[in-house]
Amino acid sequence: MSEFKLTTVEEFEAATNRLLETGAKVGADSWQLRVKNQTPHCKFGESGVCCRICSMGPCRITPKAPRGICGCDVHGIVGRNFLRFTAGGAATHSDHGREIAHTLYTASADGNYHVKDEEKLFRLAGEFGVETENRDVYDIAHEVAEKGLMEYGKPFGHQIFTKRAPEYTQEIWDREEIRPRAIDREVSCAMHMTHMGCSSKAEALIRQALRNGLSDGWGGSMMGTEFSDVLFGTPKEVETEANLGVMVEENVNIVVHGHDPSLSEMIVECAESKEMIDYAKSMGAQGITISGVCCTSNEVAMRRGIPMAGNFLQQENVVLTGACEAIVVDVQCIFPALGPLSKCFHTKFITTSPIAQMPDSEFIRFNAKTAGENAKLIVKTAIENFKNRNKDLVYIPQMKQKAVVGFSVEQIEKKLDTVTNTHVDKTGTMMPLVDCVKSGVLRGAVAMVGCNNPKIRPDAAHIELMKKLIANDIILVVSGCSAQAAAKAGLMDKRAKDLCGAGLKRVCELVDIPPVLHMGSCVDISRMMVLAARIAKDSGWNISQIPLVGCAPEWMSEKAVSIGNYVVATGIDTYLGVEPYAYGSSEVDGLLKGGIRDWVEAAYTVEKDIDKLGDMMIARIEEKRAALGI
Ligand code: XCC
Ligand code: SF4
Repeated sequence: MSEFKLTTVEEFEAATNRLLETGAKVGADSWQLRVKNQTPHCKFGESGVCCRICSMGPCRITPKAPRGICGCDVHGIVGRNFLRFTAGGAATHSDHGREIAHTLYTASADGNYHVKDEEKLFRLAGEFGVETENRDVYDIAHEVAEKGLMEYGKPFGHQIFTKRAPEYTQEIWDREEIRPRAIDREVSCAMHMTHMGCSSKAEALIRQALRNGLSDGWGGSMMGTEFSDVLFGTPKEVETEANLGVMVEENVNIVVHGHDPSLSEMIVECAESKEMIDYAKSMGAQGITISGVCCTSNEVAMRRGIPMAGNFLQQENVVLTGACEAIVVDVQCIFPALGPLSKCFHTKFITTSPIAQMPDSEFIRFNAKTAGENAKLIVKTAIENFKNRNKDLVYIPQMKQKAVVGFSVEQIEKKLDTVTNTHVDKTGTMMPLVDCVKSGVLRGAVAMVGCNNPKIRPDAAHIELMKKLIANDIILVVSGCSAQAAAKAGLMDKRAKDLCGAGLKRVCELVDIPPVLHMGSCVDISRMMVLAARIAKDSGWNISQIPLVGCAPEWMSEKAVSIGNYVVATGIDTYLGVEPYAYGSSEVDGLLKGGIRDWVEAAYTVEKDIDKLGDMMIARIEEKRAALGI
């Protein structure tokens, strides 16, 4: 085996620069150029003090104009903006969950979608109170799906999944009146509260922001994760590769991008069929390579070992290779820029969802009932496009790393079961992990998640923080574009254990894991919530006592704020490298960075100096250890 070495951010950047040269040749635009046109950003927008919620405005708050026309002060305006931002994210994740529930509802023994994980289906049936005895699996699946769909609009009661949290956490949610009700209701309520002439009290707005976030994390996102597992299998340890070098010049390259595995799973299945591979060969290619971008990539990597071409700010790069026959997208995080960019090359930009329609794309509507045919048409379109490649433009940076992914809570549990531990004689417990933390072999854990953002040197914050944390015996659980940054660098190669402190290195060797565990896509941050709940129950600690913090160093989306809110509201301190649009109000800023600690025992910290951000997380973990007396 060749010597193991991480790929550096400098190497990423050199590859990108080389691709941008190709772009310049064909007159392509790029985010790097657009950032220049958009900076400096508007300060009113950035600090959250601009209100355009009614048409008497827009109103913006300055020292000379401290109130909007309706009399709303800066705290009301910033608070409303923050809540609407959250509602956007919660709606997005939850609607993704809803789509998966509908897919589950269409599953049948002879249809496009099947139940792959019966065990999980039965567990969910138990939680949802669905009868299982002497019933057909698909009858159960349909009733579970329907129950799940009801969680979106049920008139009474709270989210069923909140019962998975420790009692203590549930008591906090009830006491603070933030236990989420129907998912759609929390989004609607947020929109209602922020309408002209409703709430302008920062405290009320932030409270709803937490509840709306919780309806995502312990509602819609959790549903997305669980139902995806039922349909496509609960992720297990699997090997894959990451970075642009996974694209193969001799093959038809299809890149899947977006979030919903209902599409990508079908595409992969179709592209792996002999019929399609033969067809590709008849068109002069040697085969078909599917690779992914963003969360859809995480989904198929975790379940099928499909390689990851890159993360959010690398999406234009896959087209710039000149070797991408089709980039197939569903929903979320898709640059509209892919339309005009693909026109500079032979690439087909294929949109598939009525929810994400874009100019300059080819729209092949994807539907659960006709999924097989839709996937075939898409794969064929890509294959037939192979001959249109301009060979002079092809350049794939030969850069990739091996990665071991697929660490669902179930997989982590199985890994821990393999560790002989004198204190633990039963399986299915988090105690081996807790014991490592208690003894100090592991100092704690960081859940690192989220996007790239041009405000931060892309991937640098994720990777530098991870390196620093593992060197300090802090294990990482990661998801989303953070996970892909780690994989591209090589931090999900088991050999990365050599970059760890002595304690974490021993744990990696014993349990046979890399120091950075890939837990999935962004809806899968719900897995991290379940993991935290399990650790709390097994250890007897409250979630807020666990030496665990959350971190999104390069976040950009509304979804990330919704996530941040549910992570904090679950009792986990969260560290950000990008400031939310909230600093214009001392009250809102004060609540988010401190005041809410009185409600939920956790709060946000924002620090743009990434090295400092790392130090602060380590200090917080040590503080939590000291408080536990370990
Ligand atoms: Fe999107 Fe989920 Fe962010 Fe990546 S991490 S840029 S939200 S793909 Ni969720
Ligand atoms: Fe201005 Fe009030 Fe209307 Fe907002 S709601 S735009 S602050 S008048």
